[in-house]
Amino acid sequence: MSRYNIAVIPGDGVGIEVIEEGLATLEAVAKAHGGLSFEFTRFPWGCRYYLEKGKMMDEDGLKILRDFDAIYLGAVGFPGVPDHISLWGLLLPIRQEFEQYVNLRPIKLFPGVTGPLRSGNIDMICVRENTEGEYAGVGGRMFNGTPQELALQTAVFTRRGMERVMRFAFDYARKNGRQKVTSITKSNACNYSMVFWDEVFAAVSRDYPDIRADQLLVDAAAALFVTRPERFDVVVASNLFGDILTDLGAALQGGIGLAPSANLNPERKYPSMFEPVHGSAPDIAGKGVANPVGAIWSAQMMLEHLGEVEAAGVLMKAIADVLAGGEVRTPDMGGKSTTTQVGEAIRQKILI
Ligand code: GGG
Repeated sequence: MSRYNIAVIPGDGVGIEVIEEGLATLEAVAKAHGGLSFEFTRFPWGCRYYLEKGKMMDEDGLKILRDFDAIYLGAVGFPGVPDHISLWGLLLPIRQEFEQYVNLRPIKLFPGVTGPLRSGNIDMICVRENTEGEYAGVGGRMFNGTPQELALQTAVFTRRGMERVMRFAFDYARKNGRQKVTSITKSNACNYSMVFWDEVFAAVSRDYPDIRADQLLVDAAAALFVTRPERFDVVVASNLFGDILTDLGAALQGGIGLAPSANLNPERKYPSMFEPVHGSAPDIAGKGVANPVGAIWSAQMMLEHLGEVEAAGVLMKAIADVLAGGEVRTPDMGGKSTTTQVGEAIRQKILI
């Protein structure tokens, strides 16, 4: 019997609604598969917590999270709390503290889902660097309120940080029968950091002669995501470029509500964190219409990471079947179903 202790941080807005569907779905998977069970511990951290207590999470929050097998997070951010406070008070410290240096984001257009493009062949996996780069949190502001006022936001690229995420991308390609890794930079303009990235990518790629190493500038990559998405297989990019391109990718796969992510500590020294790509969506929060597929697919990635490959396969098939059926979908996908109806439809597929 495998029992997993999962820290659950529903967070804000629609995060609360979609995480409930993810948890109910994990319970359904456990019920369908003898030998698997979960203990969920919920934490009330997020923007409401901040407005009450002046902090996004408890001071010893990172210490508490360390002992869990995985973290399942909904969304952070809500009106009344500046977004940089909510990200730096909860999400980004977890990624950094637990060396979740890979943010794995699959982009796949499922049969039955209509994306905005004519191309039906979209199946790529983005490996976003997740602990440094443009999100290192290094910088400062000076001369506030004066005509000389300035801000510095320093991107940090270390050889170790780049090498490990690039190796993950190539290893992932090898293990999953993928042919090509595309590295995304802006090394014509960012003449220190991104030239360094290119050098490290060239060195790492030499250790993987069986995988094609490919390079693009981020502006060209954005255009090609739209005009020729089928040319992408595995993509590796810095924190900021990876974030932006995967939101574009989410749109191509039928909407951001569908998009999952895994913040991985590949060495498994620390817990990894699983969260839908979307944010808290205050405009639809509390209406029961948020798309739960991104959160449920993120739970599927959690199962895979925990080594529950068979259960993960069953859940992936249930998600694909509901999407292919085309009947049960939330309004963002042109349907009339509620969040719970979509979750329930996926659970029905697991339990039959
Ligand atoms: N699902 C988590 C969430 O609320 N994401 C919103 C966001 O802005 N994330 C930034 C990031 O992924 O770096």
